[in-house]
Amino acid sequence: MRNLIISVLLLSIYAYSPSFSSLKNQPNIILIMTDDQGWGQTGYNNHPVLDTPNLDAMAENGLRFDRFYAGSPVCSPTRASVLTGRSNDRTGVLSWGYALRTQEKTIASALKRVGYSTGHFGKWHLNGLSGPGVPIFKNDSHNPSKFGFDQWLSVSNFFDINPLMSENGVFVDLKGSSSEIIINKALKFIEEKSNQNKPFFTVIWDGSPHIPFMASKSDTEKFKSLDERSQLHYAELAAFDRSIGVLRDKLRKLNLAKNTIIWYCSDNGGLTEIHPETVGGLRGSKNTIWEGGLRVPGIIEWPSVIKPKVTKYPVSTMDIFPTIADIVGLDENDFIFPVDGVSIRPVFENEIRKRDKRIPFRYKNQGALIDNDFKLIATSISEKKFELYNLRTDPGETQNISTENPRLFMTMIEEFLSWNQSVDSSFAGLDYKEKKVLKNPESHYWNIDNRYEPFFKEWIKRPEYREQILKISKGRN
Ligand SMILES: [Ca+2]
Repeated sequence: MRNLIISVLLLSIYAYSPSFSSLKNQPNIILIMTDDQGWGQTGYNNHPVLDTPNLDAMAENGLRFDRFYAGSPVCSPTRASVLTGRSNDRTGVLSWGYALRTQEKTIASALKRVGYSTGHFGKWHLNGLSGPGVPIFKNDSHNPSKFGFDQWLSVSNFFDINPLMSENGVFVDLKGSSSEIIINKALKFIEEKSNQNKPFFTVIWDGSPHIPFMASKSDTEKFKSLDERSQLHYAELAAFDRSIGVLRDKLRKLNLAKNTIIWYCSDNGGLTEIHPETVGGLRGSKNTIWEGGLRVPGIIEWPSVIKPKVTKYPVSTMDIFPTIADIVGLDENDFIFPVDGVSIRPVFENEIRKRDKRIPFRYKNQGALIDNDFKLIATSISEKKFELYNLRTDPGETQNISTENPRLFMTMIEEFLSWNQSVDSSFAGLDYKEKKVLKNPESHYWNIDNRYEPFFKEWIKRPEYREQILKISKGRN
């Protein structure tokens, strides 16, 4: 009798809990991001020298975005937008090397709350440190654990061949290609969770093809006709592409491929010093709010739901958290508002021509607002200098059409300025329950960080750290 009462009670709790019914759908989720891969740098976008057979296969089997936007034209801010669904300045991440505020709520914490195992593998860059990637301390106030990740193998910033990383706070000296190392580690995590019948949320933030450009001889040889830097840069992308193949194969072998979402993109636009060019003919590059700085490759593969197609629907990294929340059935309390992204789940099933919610950007004193074909650019927010472009007829952003479209121009300026004001309020901490910003580390290089000093004697032998350590000893002399 007692058992019956308990079951009836449980049944009624579940029956009236809105989150329970929606929580039945728990696909596995993998987010993959490259570092500085430009929009033009994929095989499927007809790159003249780079082949990406594995990304191409993923694109053929999934939803390929022709217009996928990084939340910002540089690294840490885009990462903040992925984890929060918000534009970077709201979260305190004004530029690279800034710390994500611990008052922000993340996708990892939300998924952990509903039973996902969460793991981060690779570049973190949200703990306030600049300089080549160093292993992150267990007691770092802004390490991945503090933002909802159960397990991690991470570094503070970019990393390359034979990296020194941190596994949940324990430093580990690893050998081999960085892409291969983190994919293998992520796959170990995935296999373990699948054996335990637990859904997993796996974030793989690769260090390729960011500087320093280091790659294996066999990968470099494919690009012999290029200058030395470009050879190595493209070789890094070849190694990354191979790791995508390893990941997809293994998911199939584990019988997980069908109900696993793999969402891949780059963290910002391509680099200028690489040849052939990296942005597929767009204007600008990394660090600019032109298309070349913001528009990046993007694909979602989810075989049990998504039928293969290419879409021109504009999407940004700010949409990732709201979309996953929609699929899994998270609730409003999992977010800090305002959220700038929107769920793009309807695009999985239908061809939707028009996006209702505009995509906003703010980076330093510049900004942009994308409304389907149109893009407003703020070349200086403080001086209220704006331009207007039609991306459909003029993808290279060559003709400012503001004079021909005065009404649209004014409407978009007004909307941008009011959004900009709301970003100022967020930056001041008004979105948090404390109504102010709590303490976060200032952005700084690790070579002036006392915690890392005891390692300098050993680390000066490492090619990736040597220059950074020499800089500080020169400063002291
Ligand atoms: Ca980057």
